[in-house]
Amino acid sequence: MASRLMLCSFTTCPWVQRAAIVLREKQIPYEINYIDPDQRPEWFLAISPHAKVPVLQIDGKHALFESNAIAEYLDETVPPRLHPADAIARARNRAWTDYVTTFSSAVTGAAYADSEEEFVARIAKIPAPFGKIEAALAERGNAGPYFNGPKLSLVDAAYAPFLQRYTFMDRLRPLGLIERFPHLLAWRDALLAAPAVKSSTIPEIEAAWHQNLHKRKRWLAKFVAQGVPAAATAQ
Ligand SMILES: N[C@@H](CCC(=O)N[C@@H](CS)C(=O)NCC(=O)O)C(=O)O
Repeated sequence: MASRLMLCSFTTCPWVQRAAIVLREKQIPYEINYIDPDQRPEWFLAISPHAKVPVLQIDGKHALFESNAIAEYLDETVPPRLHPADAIARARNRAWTDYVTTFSSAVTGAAYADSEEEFVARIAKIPAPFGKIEAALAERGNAGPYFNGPKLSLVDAAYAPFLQRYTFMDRLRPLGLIERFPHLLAWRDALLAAPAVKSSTIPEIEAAWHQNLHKRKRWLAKFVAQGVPAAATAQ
């Protein structure tokens, strides 16, 4: 692909990060355009039907939205394929990729709780999706470290941002949850160490995520140490 790619983003958006992981893993050159979530420009609203990021602009002529559609487009157009070659394996990968919306809601919902009671209630909902992924990893028929074995896949790109957000939350308020799911724990560790994941965000992503908690006045913000470096606006 020799197209000029521009990824429209908010600095801490996990859905943008998913697209960025695919771009990084495939070593596709791209530019990133951070827009202000509180003042989304007209040109952006014209190309983003839900006013959300990510949007991938291609040669200034086409605009793709929805992180899954963007990831699939990149996988179809730029080698190497991150999806498995086998159609059954690919369908199973897509099924688990679909599940990321449920998984991400559990994690994000807890992080953005407005009170301790809400936080406790939402944390209690996390083991169910964690257990489903644990079972999928246990039954995947390979030794990892990624979902399909040694090669990073679109499933990995989808879950990594939310496992990273879970880890940020766990560091603020140790939950002792992921340790009960050994396959998920090992997968999380492998994903957070993957070069494509590490380079998929601004370097100060954790501090920026902390700032979001403050900006949104979430209950977890009270556990953020003061003096967090100024980094970013909200996702
Ligand atoms: N299903 C979308 C979700 C994207 C999404 O929710 N992006 C957030 C930022 S992380 C957003 O743009 N939110 C703005 C809003 O909801 O108004 C995708 O996968 O791309």
